[in-house]
Amino acid sequence: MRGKRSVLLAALAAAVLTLSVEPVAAQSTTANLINDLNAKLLYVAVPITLVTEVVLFYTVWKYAKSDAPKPTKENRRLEITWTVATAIILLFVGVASYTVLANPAVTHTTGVPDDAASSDAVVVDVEAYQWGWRFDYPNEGNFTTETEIVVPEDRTVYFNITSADVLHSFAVPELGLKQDAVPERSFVIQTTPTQTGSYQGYCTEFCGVAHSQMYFNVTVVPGQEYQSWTEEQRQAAANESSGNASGGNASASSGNASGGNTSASVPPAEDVSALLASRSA
Ligand SMILES: [Cu+2]
Repeated sequence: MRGKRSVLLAALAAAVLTLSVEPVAAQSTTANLINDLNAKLLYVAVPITLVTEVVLFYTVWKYAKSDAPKPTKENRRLEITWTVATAIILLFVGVASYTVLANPAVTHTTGVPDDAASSDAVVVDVEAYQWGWRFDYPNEGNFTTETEIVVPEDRTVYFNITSADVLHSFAVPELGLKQDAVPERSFVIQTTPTQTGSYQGYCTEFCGVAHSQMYFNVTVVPGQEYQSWTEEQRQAAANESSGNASGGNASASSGNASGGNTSASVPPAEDVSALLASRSA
């Protein structure tokens, strides 16, 4: 009787403990789905772990000095109960995981949907190379960024990811994003950022000597700010291609305004390439 009560108490304590670990507000729909699934699985796993451990330690403590141990008798009702309970738990884990894994904000596809341009969605073409990134905005005009992605809050964003040379991986943990960049193939992931801010991104597939320099920044801004940023980038690109002196100034100031400073601490990948070339020569 006392054993039963302590098991119940432990289960209750476990339930309280797991309920107190609410996940923090997510920064994107993708991170939200993943954090929620993680919490759900934790609600199941923590009580099971605690109940198992309590029963184990209680049994060891109670029967350790038993002089004439008796073998356990068959208990059909108990066996059916734990078989059914396990099946229910596995079914819950399977359904909960599948609904998240199959969600468009978590899984990848092989192409940007045709209506992306006409809808409110933003498309960013991501190309990884040894060792850096090129980010193109095909629907926003002719400009490319190298260390910074700017996206609007509360709008669907498609990242169309590929690689120019070897395997890389595009990862922004705080937004719940991770996708391999594979040469000659494109994988599309999508998310909707829900909180403005600056999020660190990097390559998570070891791709050579300057792999650790493949940093970039994802900045989520309100819609209006996004419009003026794309306008600035278009202007800067146009000025640069026409090659006049004022163009240089414009692109320099836009670089500072859009957070170029944060990535300035990371030496550019070209420096490393040059260094390697000079060494091998
Ligand atoms: Cu890489």
